[in-house]
Amino acid sequence: EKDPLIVLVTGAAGQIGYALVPMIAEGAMLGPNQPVILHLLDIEPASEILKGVKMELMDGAFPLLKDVIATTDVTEACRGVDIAIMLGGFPRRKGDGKDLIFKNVGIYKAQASALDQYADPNCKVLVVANPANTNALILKEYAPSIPEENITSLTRLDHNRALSQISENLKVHVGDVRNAIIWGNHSSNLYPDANHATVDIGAGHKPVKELIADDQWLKTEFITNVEQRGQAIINARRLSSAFSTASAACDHMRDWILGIPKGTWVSMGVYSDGSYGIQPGLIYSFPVTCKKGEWSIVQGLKIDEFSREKMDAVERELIEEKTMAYSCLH
Ligand code: NAX
Repeated sequence: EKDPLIVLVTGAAGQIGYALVPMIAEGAMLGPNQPVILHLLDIEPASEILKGVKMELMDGAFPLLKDVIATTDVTEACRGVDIAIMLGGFPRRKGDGKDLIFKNVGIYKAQASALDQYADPNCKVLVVANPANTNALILKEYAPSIPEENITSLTRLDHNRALSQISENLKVHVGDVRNAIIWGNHSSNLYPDANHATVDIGAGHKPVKELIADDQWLKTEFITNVEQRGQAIINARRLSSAFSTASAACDHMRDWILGIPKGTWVSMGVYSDGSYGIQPGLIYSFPVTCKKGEWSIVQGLKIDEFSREKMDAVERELIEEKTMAYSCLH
C-alpha cells in the first residue's frame, strides 16, 4: 500500500469543508489507491463544529482515511502537509472590496508563513477562499520556499459551469464537452470562452461554435449565465454553492496530480508567465494541460478581438486587487 499523503483543509468547519472532506476520504481527489491523513483547520469559534466533523469522518469508516487531526493551531495543521486546500477566510459580503482583501491578506500572510515553515517543501496548494486569485498571490509571496508553480487558485467550478451551460444548450452529455476556458479571475468579471470548446461525437469531435444554432448566445447569455451562476444558486438555496465547489476542488487536484488526456485542457488560476500578453506576476486563470503533477499553459490559441477585450478587462481587475492587497501589506 502507498504511504498516506497529508491533506490540509482550512476552513474545514464551513459549508464547502463539510462537503469536501468526505470526498477526499473516499478517494475522489487523489484516486482510489491513495491513503490520506486529513488535517482540518478552523478558528476557535468553530472548534466545536470542527470536532463534530471529525467525529463524522471517523464514523464514515473510510478505508483510505488513516488519521484525522482537527485543530485551531496553524502550526500543527501545516506540519508535513503534501496538499493544502484553502477554504478558510473572511467571508465575502455585499459591498465588499478593499475590506475583504484587507481582512484576507492578514490571514493568508500568516498561513503562508506556516506552510513555508512546516509543510512539505513540494506541497501543492489550491486556494478556494475569496478573493481566491489574490489570496493565492499573497500566499505565494509569503511562502517563498514553496515553488511558485505549486500555488494555484480555483476556477474549475466556473469551468465546470461553462461545460454544464454548453451541455444544456446543445442537449449533449456534459462529459462529452471539452476544452472550455475560464480566463482571469474567480469574480463576476471572469471570461468564459467557448471558442475552442468541442463536443465528442462518435469517434471524433466538433467545435461548439459550429453546433450552436445562435452564435450570439456564446457572446451574451452563455457568459452571463456562467458569471451569475453563483448568485443564482444563492437565490435558490439561500446558501452559496458548496458540493459543486468541493467537487471542482477534487477535479482540480486530481487532474493536476494524475494528469489529463492529451489534447484536452482545464482551467486553473496559476502564476502568469506572460502567456497571451497577461502581465507576469498575477495569479490568472488560463487553459492548462496537466501531466504527472505539472501543469503547463496551453499555447497558441487564436484570440479574437472580443476575447482580447474581456481578457484584458479581467487582467485590469486583478492588477487592481493586487495593488490593494500590497497596500494592505505595507
Ligand atoms: P463558510 O463561511 O461556510 O466557511 C468558511 C470557514 O472558514 C468557516 O468555518 C470559518 O470559521 C473559517 N475561517 C475563517 N477564518 C479562518 C482562518 N483564519 N483560518 C481557518 N479557517 C478560517 O464558507 P464556505 O461556503 O465554505 O466558503 C469558503 C470560501 O470559498 C469562501 O471564501 C467563499 O467565498 C469561497 N468560494 C469560492 C469559490 C471558488 O470557485 N473559488 C466558489 C464557492 C465559494 O463562494
